[in-house]
Amino acid sequence: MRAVLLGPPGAGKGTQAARLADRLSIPAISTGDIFRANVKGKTELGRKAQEYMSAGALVPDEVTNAMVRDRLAQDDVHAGFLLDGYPRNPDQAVELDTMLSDLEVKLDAAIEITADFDEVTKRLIKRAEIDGRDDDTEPVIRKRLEVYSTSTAPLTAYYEGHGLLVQVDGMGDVDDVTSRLVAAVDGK
Ligand code: B4P
Repeated sequence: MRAVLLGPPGAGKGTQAARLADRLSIPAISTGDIFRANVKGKTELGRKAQEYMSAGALVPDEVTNAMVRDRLAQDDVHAGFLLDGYPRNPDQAVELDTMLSDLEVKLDAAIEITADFDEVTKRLIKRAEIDGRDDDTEPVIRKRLEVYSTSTAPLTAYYEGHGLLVQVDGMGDVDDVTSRLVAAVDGK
């Protein structure tokens, strides 16, 4: 299976991508995780990404697209992949279509995990207490939700138009969300 996972910050993309990828024996590729690893490792990519991430903004497309193109060229994605957090705007979605067409493969699904903004804000504030991520403060969360509404939410219509959209309710218990997700992608 080749799929992208959409949804607002805190909807459970990272949480569910790991579970679903494990079940399907394919890699979960999180652009956020790759950026955070680069920030931690103090690489050039990390240096470029950090200021945008800590402000709750998207990292510029040319940086993100090149990183995803490199990742999708690796051997472990032949059997499939779950992209978590990419694409995040329509230009990235078009760029992903080009990458996949160059690789002569197609997406099977765009899975959107839905959750209301009050709930995701609570989850991210709780995560801040545990992980101390500097983009999980209330003002930055507000900014990330704004960026989601203006830049990422239009992807719902984009993938619906391509006949690929699968929507899954992300409210409630983590295990219940996983069950809904597994049922929704079954047969895709
Ligand atoms: P991400 O790492 O993608 O961060 P996120 O949107 O907050 O989602 P995440 O996957 O971490 O959280 P989840 O919902 O699983 O992006 C971070 C930043 O990287 C972006 O702001 C941007 O700057 C940059 N970036 C990433 N991709 C980019 C791109 N394509 N283009 C440009 N920039 C990009 O979980 C959140 C919390 O909720 C967790 O603590 C989890 O335990 C909890 N949770 C999950 N499900 C739950 C449930 N059902 N009930 C209760 N809690 C739950």
